[in-house]
Amino acid sequence: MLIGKPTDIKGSEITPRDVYLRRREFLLGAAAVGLLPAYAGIAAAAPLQAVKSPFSTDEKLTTREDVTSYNNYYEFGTDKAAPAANAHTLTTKPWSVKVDGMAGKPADYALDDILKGVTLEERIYRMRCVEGWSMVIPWVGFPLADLLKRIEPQGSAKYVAFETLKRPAEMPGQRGILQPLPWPYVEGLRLDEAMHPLTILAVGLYGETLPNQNGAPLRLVVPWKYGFKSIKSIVRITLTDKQPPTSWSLQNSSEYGFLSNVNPEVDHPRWSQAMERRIGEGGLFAKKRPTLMFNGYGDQVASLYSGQDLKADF
Ligand SMILES: Nc1nc2c(c(=O)[nH]1)N[C@H]1C(S)=C(S)[C@@H](COP(=O)(O)O)O[C@H]1N2
Ligand SMILES: [Mo]
Repeated sequence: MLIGKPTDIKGSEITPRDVYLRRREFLLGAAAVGLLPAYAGIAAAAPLQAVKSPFSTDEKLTTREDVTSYNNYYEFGTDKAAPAANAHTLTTKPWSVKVDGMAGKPADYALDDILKGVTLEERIYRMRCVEGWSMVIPWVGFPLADLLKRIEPQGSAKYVAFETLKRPAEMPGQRGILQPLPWPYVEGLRLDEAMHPLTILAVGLYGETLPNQNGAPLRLVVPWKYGFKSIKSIVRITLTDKQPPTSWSLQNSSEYGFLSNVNPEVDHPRWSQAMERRIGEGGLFAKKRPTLMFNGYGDQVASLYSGQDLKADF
């Protein structure tokens, strides 16, 4: 069955989507009459067709409005509203991804060519931010393993490193005097984590191409790890035999480890990770819900870590 067509959008989402489309028309109009800088990439959300995935949760979706207006994307500012306000300046076409390191087929891959070889799936995943909030997001994407197999990891490759675009001209968060993170934003996975069927590269959400604030045009999604592992707007993928640096552990290695698996038993040094607030559920006084080991994906991923002390390897 095909999903993600406009007819599938539920009544409860029509209003925010209408507002979104009107805003888009306004922006497109503004671009046409020259009110916006020429380089402003106005991301016109395009519908995507995708097949349903057995890996999806049936939990209630976080609204499209919340998914696209409450974001962490520090390249556009540290405020939750900043990415939605600022990310329209990002040009996402053309886009290519440099693949290098221990790969049989290193190259600059055009995103269009990457997408020609894959079947898009809708993956409804729980996402848990290290800050203590969570969402349920209907991603559109494909297994990272599909791309890795095409680029042929060499036997010596043990990790996959990822890099976000660094383009201060279009990313106001990279221009300030005080910057929250070193740029470019970098992340990494062990090769077995990267090859796991739950790990996807997303190109859309809610049946349409990704809004810029959510990491257009291509971002990682790793649902059993804290949100920061799911790196946005990827321009480089490197196969390596050494554990790659990651932005948050570069910023503060005592607070953020390499694995960063969701784990209610290992507190962040400055706060508990035992509970979470589901975005959209009531107001300030809404009951929090318990955070699940591996964000509830333990049946699928716990075996990746058998024999590891997850209090030491956090
Ligand atoms: N390049 C980049 N990727 C990033 C971030 C960022 O600041 N820059 N923030 C991370 C964090 S902390 C979270 S919780 C998720 C949020 O993704 P979403 O806004 O699409 O929900 O993106 C992650 N990926
Ligand atoms: Mo996060």
